[in-house]
Amino acid sequence: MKKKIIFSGIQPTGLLTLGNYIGALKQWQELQKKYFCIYCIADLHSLTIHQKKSILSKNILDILAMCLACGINPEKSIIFIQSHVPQHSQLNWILNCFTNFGEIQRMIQFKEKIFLNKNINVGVFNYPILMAADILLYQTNKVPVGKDQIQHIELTRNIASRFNKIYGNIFTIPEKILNYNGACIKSLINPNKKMSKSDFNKNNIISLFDNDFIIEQKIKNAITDSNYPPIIKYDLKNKPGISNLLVILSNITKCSIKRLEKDFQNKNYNYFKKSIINNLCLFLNRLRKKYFFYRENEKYLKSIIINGAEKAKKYADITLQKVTNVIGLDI
Ligand code: AQP
Repeated sequence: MKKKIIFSGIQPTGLLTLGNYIGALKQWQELQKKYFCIYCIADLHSLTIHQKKSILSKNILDILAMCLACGINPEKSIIFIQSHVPQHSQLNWILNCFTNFGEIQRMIQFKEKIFLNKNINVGVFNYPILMAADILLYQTNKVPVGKDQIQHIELTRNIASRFNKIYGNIFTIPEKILNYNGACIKSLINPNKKMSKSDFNKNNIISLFDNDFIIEQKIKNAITDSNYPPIIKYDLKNKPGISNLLVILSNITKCSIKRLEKDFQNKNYNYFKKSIINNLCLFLNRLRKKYFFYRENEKYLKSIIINGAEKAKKYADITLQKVTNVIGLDI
């Protein structure tokens, strides 16, 4: 039987965080066992925030090397850079014309961004439609997403259904895959907020490049809900800080949260945090060893970029040709 298709992307907007690892890369690696996976480094999406030329190109290679270190296998899956496959921008324009203005105005991420900064660019508005183009180009069956992206998948489904209703079954309607144990890793200092790589306050995040000393400082300073009895228990409402740390430890050690709650019964926060520090340092040191192995071989990285784009274009072109044909653009 033909394998179902997975599509996902990651923006080259800075050093990856533990949130990016748990919410995306860890899953990406696991999904390869069962699905045909197509992963993209979403450089076009990253342009919604001004990027410096030298930093952007460095970030792209850094992220590619980190994907390989996390076990993304370019022989099995396709990994490519979004802007190298022009079909993304082409389909994006067509889908713009099948999306209502009001639909995008209702996107939570857009509303949050315009609330914080009135002078945002049109790319921020268009962002979810480009994401729809990314997904629909590959006839994607499933998209692994974090909680904050669920609304964008709903939008993608709506755009695809609208198009299919007019022109027949051109697009596969994608479904989301939500990793419940890690759907959203929170900031260490403010566990009501997502851990984000572009966060200016680096105490909120664990970067995959933080050294042992920094990890120790950050975990020691992580919020632990001191208003409640000091037990180690998953309770998002009353203990969001401890719950976040439990999710992190569970993902790093592959132990279930139930099992961790049992292991840390009658233990204090200090003991719990020490265990997180030890496990995180061990995990990140191993990961970085693999990362540097790939990062130092730029020739190999560039060959993956070229091959990835070639493979992706083949799939993307089939869909784009179908689309242009039914619309009446290819005369
Ligand atoms: N805190 C998180 N918890 C779980 N998953 C997360 N992801 C990001 N942060 C968390 C997942 O990582 C993938 C790639 O994300 P992205 O770089 O394309 O965009 P993002 O979600 O906007 O990530 P950041 O770190 O918050 O980046 P910036 O700061 O640039 O906006 C996605 O699958 C995402 O769900």
